[in-house]
Amino acid sequence: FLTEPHTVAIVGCPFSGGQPRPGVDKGPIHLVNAGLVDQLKSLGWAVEFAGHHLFEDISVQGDPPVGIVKRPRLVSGVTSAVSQIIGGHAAQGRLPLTIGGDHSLALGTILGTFGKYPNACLIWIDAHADINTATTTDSGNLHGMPVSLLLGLPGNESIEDTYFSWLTQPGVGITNGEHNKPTKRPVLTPAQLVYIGLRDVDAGERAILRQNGIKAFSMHEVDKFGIGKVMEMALDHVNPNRDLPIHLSFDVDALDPSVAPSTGTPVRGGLTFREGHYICEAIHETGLLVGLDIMEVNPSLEDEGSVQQTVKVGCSLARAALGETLL
Ligand code: Z70
Ligand code: MN
Ligand code: MN
Ligand code: MN
Repeated sequence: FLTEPHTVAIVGCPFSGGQPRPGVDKGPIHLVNAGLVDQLKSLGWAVEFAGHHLFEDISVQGDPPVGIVKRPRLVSGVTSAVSQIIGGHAAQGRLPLTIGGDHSLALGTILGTFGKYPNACLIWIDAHADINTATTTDSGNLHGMPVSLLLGLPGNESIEDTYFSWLTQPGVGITNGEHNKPTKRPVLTPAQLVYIGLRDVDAGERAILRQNGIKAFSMHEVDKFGIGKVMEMALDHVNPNRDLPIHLSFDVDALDPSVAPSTGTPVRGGLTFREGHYICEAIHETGLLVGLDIMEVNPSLEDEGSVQQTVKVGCSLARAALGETLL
């Protein structure tokens, strides 16, 4: 379907507005300072990095919550800007690597890649499902909601029309017969999505996963089948003929806190170092990767040793997905 990109565009997104803890906006700076650009160059990639993205500052005063959903204007503004940047790189045949930053950024990264590759699949690696709606969320944090918005699920009406009307598959003009106005087409369908690593899923999210038939491999399945089999089953579900583009969105809290301690909401019982890297290597092996996110590195939460460890793991996950070979 495409010639594999040979240029990776690193998009640094120092953004924390999708959740309440400061520090996750410093993640991308640490990843770049740890040498990510040169590391990817030494794998043979041409690397484009034009500095970290500067976001328009929107004050809390000018950004009242909608119900309990916090900072909708800020998250909308930042993620729509990110979608333009990622879409631009994809259109130019570059592989966008977005480094975060909180996981609400995926609203922009995924629209960016799916704008160019509408038939792509999304592999979401996370302790959390991030599929709450404005109706089911208990926290009001938008980093726990991006997947429901990308799927266009019911329950987001209160924020969709006001703040996220741009979040629609471009170039597809479906008309609503009744009102004869263009309707939104979701960026993503449930069949294009698979999760690996889940272990902290809210009751409302579990109902959403079940009702929409969304495929998920929790840590239980990773234990039961092993990561090799889980990757095979995950790809069989979203990419049966191994011919569709792949966007990999990797939340480092999918890893066990002993592996990646410096993240906002560590949850015990996560992926080992090797399991996390195996996922990235298996996706590289397909030759189908068109978009990559490394999210939720928060360098301010732990002692300096834990920070360095987590930052190094973030870099090595990116290298694994971009073809670092073991032999
Ligand atoms: C919870 C919520 C979440 C990351 C926490 C948690 C979501 N389900 N995601 N940390 N990375 O607030 O909706
Ligand atoms: Mn997440
Ligand atoms: Mn998470
Ligand atoms: Mn530091």
